[in-house]
Amino acid sequence: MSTNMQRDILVLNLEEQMERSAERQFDKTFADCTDKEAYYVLLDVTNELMRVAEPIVGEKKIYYISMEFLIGKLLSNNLINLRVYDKVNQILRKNGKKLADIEEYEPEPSLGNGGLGRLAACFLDSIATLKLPGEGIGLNYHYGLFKQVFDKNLQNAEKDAWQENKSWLEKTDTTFDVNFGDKKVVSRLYNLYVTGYDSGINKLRLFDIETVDEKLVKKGINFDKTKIEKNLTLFLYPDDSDEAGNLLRIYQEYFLVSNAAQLILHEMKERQYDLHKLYDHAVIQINDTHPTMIIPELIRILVEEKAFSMDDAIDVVSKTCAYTNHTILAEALETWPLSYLEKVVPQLVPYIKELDKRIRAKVKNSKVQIIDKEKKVHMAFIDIHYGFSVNGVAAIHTDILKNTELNDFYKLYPEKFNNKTNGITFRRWLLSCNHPLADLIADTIGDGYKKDATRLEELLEHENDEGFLDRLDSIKQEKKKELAAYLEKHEGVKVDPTSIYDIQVKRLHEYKRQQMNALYIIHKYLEIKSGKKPVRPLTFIFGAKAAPAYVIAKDIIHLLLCLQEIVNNDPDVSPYMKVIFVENYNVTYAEHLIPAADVSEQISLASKEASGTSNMKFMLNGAVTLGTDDGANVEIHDLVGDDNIYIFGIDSDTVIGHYKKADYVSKKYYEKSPVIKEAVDFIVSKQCLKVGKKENLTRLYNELLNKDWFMTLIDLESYIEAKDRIFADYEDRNKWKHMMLVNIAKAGFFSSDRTIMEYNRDIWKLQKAD
Ligand code: GL7
Repeated sequence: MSTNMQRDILVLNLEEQMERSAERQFDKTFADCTDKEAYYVLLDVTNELMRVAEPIVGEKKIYYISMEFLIGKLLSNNLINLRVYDKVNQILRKNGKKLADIEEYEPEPSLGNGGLGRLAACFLDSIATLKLPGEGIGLNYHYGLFKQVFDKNLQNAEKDAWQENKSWLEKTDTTFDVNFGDKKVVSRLYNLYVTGYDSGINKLRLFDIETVDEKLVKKGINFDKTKIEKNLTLFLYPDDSDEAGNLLRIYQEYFLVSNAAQLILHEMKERQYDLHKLYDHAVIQINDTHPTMIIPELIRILVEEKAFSMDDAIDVVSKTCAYTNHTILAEALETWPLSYLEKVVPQLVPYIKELDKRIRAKVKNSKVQIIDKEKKVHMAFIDIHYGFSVNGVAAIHTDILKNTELNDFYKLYPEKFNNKTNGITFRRWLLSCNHPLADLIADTIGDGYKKDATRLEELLEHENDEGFLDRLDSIKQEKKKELAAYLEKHEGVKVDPTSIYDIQVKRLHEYKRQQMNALYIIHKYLEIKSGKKPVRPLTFIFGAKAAPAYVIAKDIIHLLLCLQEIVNNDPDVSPYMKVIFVENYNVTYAEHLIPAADVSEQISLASKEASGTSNMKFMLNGAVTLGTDDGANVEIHDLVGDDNIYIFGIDSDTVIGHYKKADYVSKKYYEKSPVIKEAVDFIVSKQCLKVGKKENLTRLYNELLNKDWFMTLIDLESYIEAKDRIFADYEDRNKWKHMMLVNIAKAGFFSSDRTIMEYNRDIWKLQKAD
C-alpha cells in the first residue's frame, strides 16, 4: 500500500485510533482519559501518522549541523503540518477536551539558547515544507538549557528534565564509535520526525551516549565537568568560564561532528555514491562556528580511510561545506587554544596545521591566519578559507561582515560572501499560536498565504475597511485577555487587558539593552510619583535568561525584579503601570506573549544584533516595533516605512566610529542630563536597596557610569522620547489599527520559506522532491 493511502486510512479512522491507543495505554476510553493521558494518546497517533508519511528524498541533501535546535513543543505544530488539526479538535470537543489544556502536559525540549537555535528549528520546518531533502544533525541533551527560577529577586538555574519515556524521539539501532584523544565513547542515534506543511517528512538526527549519568548533577546545575563519559550530553553549553567547561564544550563539538561525518559517509556508501563527488550529493551548512571541526574531520577520514590525497580531500570538502555567521560579538567567534585541541582531538591537529600552512603559503596578512601567534585556532577562519559560502543573517549584518569585521576575508574571497536574511516559520508563529488571526486573514484573502506568505500584502487592499480593522483590533484584545489569564495563573500577577502591552523577550545581554528599558521604567515610575499619570495604564513585560556565568546580565535581571516589586506594590503607581518579568521564558511562553503584544521592543545597540527574529514574530502578530536601526529591524523599517515603526538612537556607523576612536564616555551623558542622572541614581537609591542586594545593584550602577560598553546612556533620551510617542499614538486608534495592518501585511518577506528558498537558490542547489 502506498504511504499516502496508509495515511489517508489513518486519518479517516483517527477517532478509532485514539480510542485504541487510550485502551492500550491506559485501559480507558478516550473520554475518560485525563488531559495528561490524552496527551500521550495524541502523541501516539501523531507519531503513527508521521511514520507512514512520505519521506522526502532526492539526489542531493542538505545536512544542517547545529549544536542547537530549539524546536519547542511539537504536538500542535505537527497536527497543523499533517493537516489534521481541525479534525483532532473536533474529536476533542466531542470528548469534552481542549487541545490547549492537553498541550500543557507536553514538555518543551530545551535544546537551544535563543535565536540561533530557534532559527535552526524554523529552517527544518521550511526545508520540509518546500519538499527539499534535508536533515538536522544535533545533540540530545538530557537537561538542555537550564530552567530559570527566581528567588529573592535573583535568577537561579536548575536542571530542566524534559525527557520522558514516551516522546517524539525514536531510538534507532545506529551507533558509532567516537574517538577522543584520551577516551572512546559509543554514540546512539535518535530520530525526530520533522513535518513540513502539507508536504512530507524529514528527520532531525540527535546523538547521545548511553553512559550519561544524570545523578552527576548536584545542586542547581553543578556537576563534575571532567567525567566526559558521564556528562557529555547532560547540558547545552555548560559553563564556559573555566578550562574544564571549555574542554567539555570541545568534546561536545567533536562528538557532534564525528557522528555527523560518519552518518553522512554511511549514507553515501549505502547509495553507492562516488565520494569524489560528495558535493553533488551532500551540502553541509555549518551553523555558526560550533560545528567547524566537521571540515578537518571529513578531510581526515577521506585521507586516512578512503585513500584520498590531501589535495583531493581538501577540494571535495571545501566544495561541500558552507558557513553561516550569526554574530559579530567577539566572544561568540570561537577561538580554541591549540593545546585544548591537542588534548581532546589530537587526530585533527595535524590537519588543522596543514590547513593553516596552506593559507600561510598563499597569504601574508597575519589577520587571516587560522592559528595565531598565541597558538589559538580561529574556528571561523577555517570555515571561511575552506568552505564555499559565507553568509550573514540580515542585510546590515552581512554588510558589517564584508566591510568591517571580516573585511580582510571579503577582499580575498568576495564571491563567497552572501546575505540570507533570517525568517520564521508562519506555521508556528501565526497558524499555531494565533488561530483567530490566521482565520481572519484566510477569510479575508484566502488560504493561499499559508504557502506563499508574500500574499499577505493583499491585506493592504483592506486598509480602509473599518470592519476588517475592528476585527483585527478585537483579536488583539482577545489575545491580551488570554495572556492576562495566563500571567495570573503562572506568575500570580494581575494585569489590565486594556493597558498597553510593551514586551521585550530575548536572551539577557547588555547589547540587547534590557537595562535601557529598566531605566525608562524608573523614569516613568518617578514621573507618576510626581503626579504625571499616563493616559492609559502601561504593562511592561520581560522574559529573558542570563547565562549563569554572566554576572552583569544577572544584575540586570535583579534590577528588573526589584522594579517589579517596587512598582507593583506601590498603590500610587500600580494602577497606572505594572512590571512583569516572567519566569523561565521559553518557546511556549513566547507563543503566549507574542500574539498579545502591542509594542515590540527591539532596542539593541545598532550594529550588535545580527538579525533578531522575535522582531519578525511580533510584527506578524500585529505589534508595532520600537527599535534601533539594527539587524532585521532595518529591513522591517524599509518594508513598513517611517510611518509604521518607531526608530530611535544612534546608527551603526556612529557606533562603530565610537568603538574605533574609543571615545565613548557614558558619564558625560549622565552629568549632562538630569533625567538620565535621576534614573541611574535610582538603581542605588534607598528604595531599591530595600528590596535588592547592594552588591548587585552597585555593580550595575558602576558598570553603567564607568563603562557602559553597549552605550545605553547615549541613546536613553531618544528612547524615552520615542517610547512616549508610541504610547501617545496608541490612543489614535485608527492610526494604530492601520499600523497593525501594515506590519502584518509586510511580514511575508520574513517567512523562513523565503529564506530557505534563497539558501537553496544560492548555496544548496537541491532539487525539490516531487
Ligand atoms: C544569534 C544572533 O544574536 C541573532 O541576532 C540572530 O537572529 C540569531 C539567528 O541568526 O543568531 N547569534 C547567536 O549567537 N545567538 C543568536 O540568537 C544566540
